[in-house]
Amino acid sequence: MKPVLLIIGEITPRMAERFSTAFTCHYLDKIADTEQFLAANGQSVQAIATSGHDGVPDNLLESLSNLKIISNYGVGYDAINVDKAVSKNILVSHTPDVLNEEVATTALMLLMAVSRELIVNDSYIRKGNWSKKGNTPLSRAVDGMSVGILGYGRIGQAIARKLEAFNCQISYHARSERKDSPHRYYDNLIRLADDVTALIVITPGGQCTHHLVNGDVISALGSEGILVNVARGSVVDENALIAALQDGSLGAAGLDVFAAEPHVPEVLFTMDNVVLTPHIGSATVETRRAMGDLTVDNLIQYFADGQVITPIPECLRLIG
Ligand code: 8YV
Repeated sequence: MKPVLLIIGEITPRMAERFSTAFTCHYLDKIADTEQFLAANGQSVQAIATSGHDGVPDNLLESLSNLKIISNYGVGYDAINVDKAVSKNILVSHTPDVLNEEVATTALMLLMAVSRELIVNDSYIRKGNWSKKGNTPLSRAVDGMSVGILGYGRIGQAIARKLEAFNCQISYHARSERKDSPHRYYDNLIRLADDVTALIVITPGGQCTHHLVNGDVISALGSEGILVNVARGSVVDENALIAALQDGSLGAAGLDVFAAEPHVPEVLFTMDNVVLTPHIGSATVETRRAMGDLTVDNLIQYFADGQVITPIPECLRLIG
């Protein structure tokens, strides 16, 4: 008999096909009455596949008494109550590494779009302004820019490697210094923000990093400064960010993530110095294929031998 899998959130057709071969699948989005579903099937669900956006609602963690594994389609798992999962011996896996380069590219894309005013220049032509009003004002160079990275894990280091190609002066803030890194470490985030032109945020979400980028960090970046966030909306105090963009104490921002996705404060829509993308850090065919395959493979492996390929660190003690 195939194990029973509950799928939460959007997955690719390839994932759906692979899941249907190995599992009996239920899609949470298609269940009209969750209470009724839980009463009828709650005992049989052994696995969940979910995404970094959707996580697992606490009531499901409580009521699925035979749940053994959650496979997260994404590297960030702040939407899953890991303490509760671990206390119930539920294994959680995620998809690290396969998205490093893509998310790093997204960070550079936003930095370049903001600095070179890509969107403003594009709409200038589309509005017919070039022939009527002449050239647009000069923009700012990314080459040689002083860039700080907040979070120096796998993706942070991929961002640093890509910035090296632009001869940027690279520095970073993280919980601890990496002695093998050629880049300058700051143990104080405000001092880092004070010293750089652009700050790229790529630290995990969750309680520990909530509003780490607060009003003080934003004003340290300053009126010529650029903030790029490809991490989680929760890491940046969005109200402080908006206030700083409005009064000019921050120069510009490139934002892929927001506090209450998919809702984005409308005041940002009117700002020319802001570039917005809808959480597309890893959203390419190639990268989502790799992430999707790893999400499925983790589940298949678990039901073959009790192991997973990429457990979250908090769950290492749950596997042999
Ligand atoms: C995805 C992400 O948006 O990996 C993450 O943590 O935020 C993203 O790459 C998401 O998990 C895919 O649904």
